[in-house]
Amino acid sequence: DYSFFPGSPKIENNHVTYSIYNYPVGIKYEIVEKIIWKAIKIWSRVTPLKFRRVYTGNSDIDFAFLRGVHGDGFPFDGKGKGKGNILAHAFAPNPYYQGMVHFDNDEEWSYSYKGINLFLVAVHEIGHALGLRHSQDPNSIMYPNYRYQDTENFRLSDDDIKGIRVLY
Ligand code: TQI
Ligand code: CA
Ligand code: ZN
Ligand code: ZN
Repeated sequence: DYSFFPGSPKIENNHVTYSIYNYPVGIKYEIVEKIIWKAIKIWSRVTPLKFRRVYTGNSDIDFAFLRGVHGDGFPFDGKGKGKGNILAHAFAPNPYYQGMVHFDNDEEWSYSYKGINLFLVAVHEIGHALGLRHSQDPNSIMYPNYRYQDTENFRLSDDDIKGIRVLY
């Protein structure tokens, strides 16, 4: 089942801004913009949250593609498959600093079944950035195991929807 971070932190405003700091190698930036927007829409459809892409100033969530040691105390570990390899991480909502979603830029990001599917990981990490922790429900996108699935017909599980609606 779904779970929250201690104290159930959430983004306190219903208008959420986001920015994209940079883009991964190998995917055109327009496509990255579209993938992130699609991943955001997955959550905005089931909550009252309204998201807006911003290009200047502070944002509630900042997406970035970074490698190795990158200044937040949670270094990435390069490209890899299998258990323990970190693909991305996100920080729980926090009133003191802006939300961050970081993707390991050494991974082979894709918008297909090849490499690591950016859309699926983004949906998972946005779930963290909005306040969801891992779910024990294998159908949940918050289940702690990467598994490729068709992104065109992607749907959140009932568990994800129930969880996010408790917060928002
Ligand atoms: N990165 C972990 C994750 O996002 C980082 C992490 C571990 C974490 N525990 C956390 C982040 C608790 C927030 C709160 O889960 S990961 C998957 C999945 C990862 C894993 O690289 O292991 C996805 C990133 F679910 F497939 F295992 C994205 Cl989709
Ligand atoms: Ca990695
Ligand atoms: Zn980071
Ligand atoms: Zn996770």
